[in-house]
Amino acid sequence: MKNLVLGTIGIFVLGLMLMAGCKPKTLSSAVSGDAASKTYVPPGQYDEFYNFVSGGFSGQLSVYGLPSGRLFRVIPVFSVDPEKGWGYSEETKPMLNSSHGFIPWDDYHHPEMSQTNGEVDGRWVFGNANNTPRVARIDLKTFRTVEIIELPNSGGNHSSPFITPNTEYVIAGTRFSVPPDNSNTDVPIHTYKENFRSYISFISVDKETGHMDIKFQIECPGVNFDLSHAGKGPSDGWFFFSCYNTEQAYTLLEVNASQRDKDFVMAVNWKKAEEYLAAGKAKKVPVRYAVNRWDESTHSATSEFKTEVMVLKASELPDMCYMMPCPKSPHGCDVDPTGEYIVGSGKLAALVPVFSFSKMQKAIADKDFDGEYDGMPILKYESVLHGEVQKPGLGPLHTEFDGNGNAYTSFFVSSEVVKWRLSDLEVLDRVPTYYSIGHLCVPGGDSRKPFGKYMIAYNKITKDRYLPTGPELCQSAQLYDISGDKMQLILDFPTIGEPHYAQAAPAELIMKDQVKIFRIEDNNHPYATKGEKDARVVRDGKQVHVYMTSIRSHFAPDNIEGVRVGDEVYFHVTNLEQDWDVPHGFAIKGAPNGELLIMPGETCTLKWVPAKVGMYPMYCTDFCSALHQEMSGYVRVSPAGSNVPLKFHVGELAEEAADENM
Ligand code: RUQ
Ligand code: CUA
Repeated sequence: MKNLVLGTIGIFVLGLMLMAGCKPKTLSSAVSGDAASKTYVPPGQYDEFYNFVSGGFSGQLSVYGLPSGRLFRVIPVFSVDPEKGWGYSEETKPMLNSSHGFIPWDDYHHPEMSQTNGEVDGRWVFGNANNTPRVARIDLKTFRTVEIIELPNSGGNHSSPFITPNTEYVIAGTRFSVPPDNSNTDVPIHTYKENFRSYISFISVDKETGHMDIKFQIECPGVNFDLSHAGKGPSDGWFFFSCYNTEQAYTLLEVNASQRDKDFVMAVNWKKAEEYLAAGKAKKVPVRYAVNRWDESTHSATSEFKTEVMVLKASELPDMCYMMPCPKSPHGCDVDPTGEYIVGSGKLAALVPVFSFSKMQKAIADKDFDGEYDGMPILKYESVLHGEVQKPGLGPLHTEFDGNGNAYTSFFVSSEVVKWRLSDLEVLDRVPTYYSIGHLCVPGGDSRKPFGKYMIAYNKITKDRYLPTGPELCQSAQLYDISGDKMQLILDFPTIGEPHYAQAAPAELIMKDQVKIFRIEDNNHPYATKGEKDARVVRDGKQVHVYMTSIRSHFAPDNIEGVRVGDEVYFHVTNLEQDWDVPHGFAIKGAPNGELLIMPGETCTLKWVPAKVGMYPMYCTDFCSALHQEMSGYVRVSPAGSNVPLKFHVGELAEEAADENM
């Protein structure tokens, strides 16, 4: 026991030394002469690829161009975003609703693009909220988050969201085991083995609408699922999950979850699970979780709660889950484009094990087992192993593929990417990363048909690579050309938040269906104002609804009087523009709830409860025309109980208003 602990600590100390002490020797020659020409995208020209990069603790997804590394957009997903009004407008607030209430900030690790036939299809990007377990779907027609579904029975939604080859399912495996929601959760933590369980959620995705629904969950013993990937080709119908902490520790995991030489990659036959579900083998369990959907016809989100989920128990249903031993505390779990090889990456292992799907099938048929883990058969390591990549580097994390039979594995501790061949497991090339790489991405690199050409490293530490910015330095990505035999570093570019996984796809695939405007005729927002003549202000008790329009370069109405302290004022602003890229903004002094940014043809609402008597200027916050500064107005707020009549207008001067009173 003591030796094991010391051994484990030894590995960490070694790791820390390597992290802190060692600069790759090739630093000065890291970038060679033709790098600039390979990444230069002349002004006015488009990039070749889109790169969707998770922001980690920022909770958002950022969109870059490759090979330039230019940042195009940050798509708000799990965190409020003042730049887009996400989480501030009344319409977007329900998207961040959950069984724990409104959650303004979460942690996004893994973008995964939808696939058809195992190929990236450019429709949607999915994402995981790691802290309060949820899965999001982003529509690439609008670059907006259009759905967020919460996951019951889960804690730390890390092994997520990975998809099946026809996007039948988005899968989410829980990182932290917890007592099931419907059980007594008020139990001593040391009853982990007895009371804690881990769950995998199979979220179905509607082919047309994309709507997500939890079809079923699989209940497993209390372990930590870390990452996963679906089988493809011959292994389609299976899903593979890396799991660590098979020791079932609940304190000082650093040591206590690093005891066993091998943890597992769990193989799940999801077609079998579907059969069990159809045969009525699942239990209906009461839970409560939010399903939040954005509707682009009303430009509004709704949040509804679902109250049950179907649960299949892994230990009770044979032929559904198998454990493949995997050295040691595996992190990444990646399936090659042919679907034959499954790469496990033990963070503490000095080799990379590669499993063979056909050998796994044979081992299952031969019942070539090595005991069981809580009712699930353990397959013999040697029987399922294709082979081990020997001496690849230190601290393997993730692997992507180029479609030419090569794999690229990131090594956190030795700060490098190693290219190796799937067939004979020979190491072909290695390049340093600056520093401590986590994930990496090849465009389409986890699909059946990678696009290859580039590999991007997403690093945890940048140290001396960029101008210092106080105690926290920028996070970064590095772009490598992988079109030749040798990988070549061609660009560093900073990222928003901490990048984890990323996806990339050819620009034409994403550009083809872009929404440029929302047609005003199709606007079904209940408070839409489709023409300036319909602009008005309506009082309903304490509620004041402002039906406002914006068009270059004025609001209608832009003078409002008769609002009183304590009123609930709703500015429903419809942007009447029907041109691409002409948003208008809306801000009013003192509004504690931020601002709006309204796209052409869209309606967006800011709620404001004025707390003081005063004259409140409002204005457009997006520089929309030469007379943008003129796009402004006033709201007069009178005391509560005042009888100043409700008045509103635009373009009326004092002489015209003379016959009216105050
Ligand atoms: S993780 S650095 Cu949260 Cu995907 Cu591996
Ligand atoms: Cu509208 Cu500035």
